[in-house]
Amino acid sequence: MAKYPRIREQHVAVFGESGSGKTVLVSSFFGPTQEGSYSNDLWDLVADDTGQGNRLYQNYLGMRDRGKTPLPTRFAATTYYFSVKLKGADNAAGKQRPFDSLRLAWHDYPGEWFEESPSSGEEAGRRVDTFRSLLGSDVALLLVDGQKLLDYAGEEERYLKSLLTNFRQGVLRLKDELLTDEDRLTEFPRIWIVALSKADLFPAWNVHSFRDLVIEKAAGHLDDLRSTLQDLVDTPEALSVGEDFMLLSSAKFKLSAAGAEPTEIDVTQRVGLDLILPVASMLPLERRVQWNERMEIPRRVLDTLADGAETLASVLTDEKGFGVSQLVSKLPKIGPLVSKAALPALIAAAKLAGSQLREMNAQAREHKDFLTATLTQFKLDLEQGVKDKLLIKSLR
Ligand SMILES: Nc1nc2c(ncn2[C@@H]2O[C@H](COP(=O)(O)OP(=O)(O)OP(=O)(O)O)[C@@H](O)[C@H]2O)c(=O)[nH]1
Ligand SMILES: [Mg+2]
Repeated sequence: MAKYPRIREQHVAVFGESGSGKTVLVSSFFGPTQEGSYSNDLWDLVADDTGQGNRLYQNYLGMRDRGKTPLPTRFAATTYYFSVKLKGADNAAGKQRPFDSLRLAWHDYPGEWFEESPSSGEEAGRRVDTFRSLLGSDVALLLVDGQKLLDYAGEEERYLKSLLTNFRQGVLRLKDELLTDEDRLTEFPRIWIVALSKADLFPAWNVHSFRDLVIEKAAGHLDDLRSTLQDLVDTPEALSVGEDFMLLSSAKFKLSAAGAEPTEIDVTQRVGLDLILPVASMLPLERRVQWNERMEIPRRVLDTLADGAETLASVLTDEKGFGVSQLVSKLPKIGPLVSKAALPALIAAAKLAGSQLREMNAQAREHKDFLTATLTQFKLDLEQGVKDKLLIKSLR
């Protein structure tokens, strides 16, 4: 019946060294949505693989009820698949919508793979394959371990340098293999967000404090990483590395007097996790429009960057929408530099903001148009994240 695919897929790649909090992060992202008391009026989150979902929930319950953290998963590269299942598939708005599910593929990339050389040719091959599998991500999160920052207090540059350098060298080691078939990669994560994990260890910080520290102590190494990544990709100007920052905390860990094991893990105090879906789904769309206003981006790149962005945009600017077309016609006119490849709908959708966005969200909720409500909610969440100083979005 539906003319369109009914699932939209979005990938996000999470890079972090061993112990930086990757497993806890994904457990804490998923776990709360499975609790009996959880309610979300717009969508349900399900794990596509039941066993995988149960393991994540088990990790979460261990933290919530027994103050126990999951076992280390060193060296394991895992992809978790989640689906955001929109409510209201059977109502009028639901039947017309282009998709019912937003799938999130969460690629967990083990940091050891950057720290240590592969032990064999087979191992090296596996690393390349794994890296390839996450190239479809628009967004990559590069985790800075908050605990390590504390351990290196006063000389954070030592930790940051080693983190960024290991990572860059890891990429360099993969480079030749990655580029066997093409000169440069067209499909590649274009937004590299530097994220502080364990942000609960810095109660006085906001995202600006974190950004300032990274820039002050490691701007040069961030530049080196950026140029290494630029060398890999087609249209290297369309790449944000270290321009976006966010704070993440999977729970509030309260240390015992001895300071070794946490005595209590308050999983209700989480930071930034609710921004992950909005960041994965809406940030690429916004960025694509930003870039397109500034430069000419070849079609082949646009097609891989926020692919399906047109579908999202059409939802947000649908002529059939309830009063939405009037809203869109009120949006700022677009500058002369815009390439033809950028659809007006895409631009309008990306630029929705403030009261217009809130109005659209309220209307969509009222009309039980859960898709429009969800996407506008994600954009509102991004706005709120910036206001709350949990997120810095690149303005370039
Ligand atoms: N304070 C604080 N500590 C955290 C947080 N998340 C994780 N930790 C601590 O960091 C430890 C390691 O977290 P993991 O999620 O297992 O780390 P990982 O990145 O998966 O590590 P590997 O599996 O070895 O690659 C946990 O056991 C916690 O003690 C957080 O949000 N806040
Ligand atoms: Mg792990």
